[in-house]
Amino acid sequence: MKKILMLAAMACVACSPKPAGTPRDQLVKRLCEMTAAGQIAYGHQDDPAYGHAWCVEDWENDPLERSDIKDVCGQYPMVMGFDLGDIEHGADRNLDGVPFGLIRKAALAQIGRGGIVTFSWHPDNILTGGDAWDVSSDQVVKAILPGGEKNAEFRVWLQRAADFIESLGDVPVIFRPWHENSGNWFWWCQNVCTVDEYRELFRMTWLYFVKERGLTNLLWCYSPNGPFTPESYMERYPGDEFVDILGADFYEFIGPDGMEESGARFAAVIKDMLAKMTALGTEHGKLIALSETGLEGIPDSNWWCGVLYPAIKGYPISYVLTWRNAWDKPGHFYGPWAGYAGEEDFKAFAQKEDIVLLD
Ligand code: BMA
Repeated sequence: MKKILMLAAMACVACSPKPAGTPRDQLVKRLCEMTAAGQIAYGHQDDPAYGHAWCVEDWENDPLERSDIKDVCGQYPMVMGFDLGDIEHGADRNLDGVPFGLIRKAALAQIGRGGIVTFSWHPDNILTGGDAWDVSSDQVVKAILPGGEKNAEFRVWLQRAADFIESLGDVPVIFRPWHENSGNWFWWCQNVCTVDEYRELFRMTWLYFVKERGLTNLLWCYSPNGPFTPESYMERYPGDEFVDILGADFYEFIGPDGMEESGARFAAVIKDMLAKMTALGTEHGKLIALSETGLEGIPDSNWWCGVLYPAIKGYPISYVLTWRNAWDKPGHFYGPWAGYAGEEDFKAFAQKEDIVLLD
């Protein structure tokens, strides 16, 4: 299903792309062109691995062609997100039980059909032995930086993550490490590391992947969580050299004032965030993206066209990604699935002329 874009070309916020050379340059160029055409790609986390009521069991023999999104609207999401959590231990499966072999196969299939792939990473806490959400120590980032007691051990974790990305071959992927740093729930968040420590963590990761390992296929996404001021967004920014995409994460939660008010409040925050990111993207010559969003369980059956679409419409974001549809937790879904009450609303969203999915 092809859509004819009737939109007037919008100014591209990203750098004027250099002649496409590396896989990274090619994807930057493509995203710039999509943005200039007013297109917003729709993305979904873990899309081909499992859905609301199914899970791939034998990934080696499974074509990995099922998708809750495709079940609803006949198209794949243009962007598929996967998480590398537990790759640092050399595990076979990630923190949500998805085999890394499946992730590799599904990522390559998605890129092969013309789609885009993004990786987040929720590594464990190397100092305490807890998970990514363990904020019991404010010494973790310090410990893993050069000179720290855990630096050598952490370099092995970086090596395992880079090995996996390298195993994909010469295909471009968006890498989004150390996300939601302006929150207080991960061991790399602002409450447990200093500005300098965070910046060094990001730069150390970039230097390892890009300079030491020579990986030329990564687009680096910096993604604090909203809401923010331009100053708070940039406070921990590692620098233009280390970032390709200015991202941001923000979710809707339904408060005591009910669904309608919460939706309006969420949309107002998203618009405010995207307006600020548009200006920052222009200033720094970067693409921008709504790198994670959603409303858990989507109780509002008009959420896609009534809340999300009006909030993002007209902003030059490359993509918007909604989080996963857990197969083993019936209420934990952020995308549509066949039988869910907002199916028609999602179909209408997917058919908007500026929203792009994949055949
Ligand atoms: C969170 C939830 C968790 C999951 C984590 C990493 O938002 O979906 O269940 O383990 O992301 O994917």
